[in-house]
Amino acid sequence: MKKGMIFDLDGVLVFTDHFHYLAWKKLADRLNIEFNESMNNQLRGISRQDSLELILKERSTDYSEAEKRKLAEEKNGYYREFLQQMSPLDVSDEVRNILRWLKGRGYQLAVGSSSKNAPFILQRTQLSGYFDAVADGNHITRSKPDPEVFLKAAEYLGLSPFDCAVVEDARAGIQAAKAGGMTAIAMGDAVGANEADYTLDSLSDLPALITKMEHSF
Ligand code: B16
Ligand code: MG
Repeated sequence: MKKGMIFDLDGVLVFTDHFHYLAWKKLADRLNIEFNESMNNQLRGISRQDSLELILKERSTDYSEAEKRKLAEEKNGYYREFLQQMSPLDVSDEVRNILRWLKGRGYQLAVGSSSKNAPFILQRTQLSGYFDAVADGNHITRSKPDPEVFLKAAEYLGLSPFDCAVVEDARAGIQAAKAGGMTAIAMGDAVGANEADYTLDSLSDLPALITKMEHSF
């Protein structure tokens, strides 16, 4: 039986991906660079600085490293304005019930997010108390698909990666979970990622899947 459940944040527990889109779009419009929602979907799980490179593409060489850091900070300023509006109402009762259900069943819970804003989002939504550990963009040097963030989450839980399962909405995150030796559960945009061990139509299907997984170990 798995002992630890590691949750991605943006796109799994909260839906901040639209805020990322609006913030990147504001920056891209100012720079006169094309950016749309389908391009935003490619940035799921990718760090802020790596996302900027993907948005700038060949225009990346127009900017120095210091200028690019400033552009990423500018985007983060726009994004933080949206995050300020978040409240506990941005997390469904269903998500809270599932986290409580897992706890009651003896699982240790962690967040594994590429976002440096994860602590702020967890605090705004009052989700922090549900988790035994949080590994986020502030603790890592390589973002998904590198397994670093999930390996840190397992380490913070005091568990072997092999005893952990990861719930992810990004293909990069599914690849990260597998590279780390964990069971990978895909939902949302990650559905169809052939590296995933299991697929969920929505998070509400997680208890049924866990029950099934428990019987197969
Ligand atoms: P920040 P996750 C990721 O969060 C987002 O999916 C991705 O779009 C974002 O660029 C990344 O965090 C970094 O976020 O700019 O707040 O540090 O899906 O890994 O929870
Ligand atoms: Mg995500």
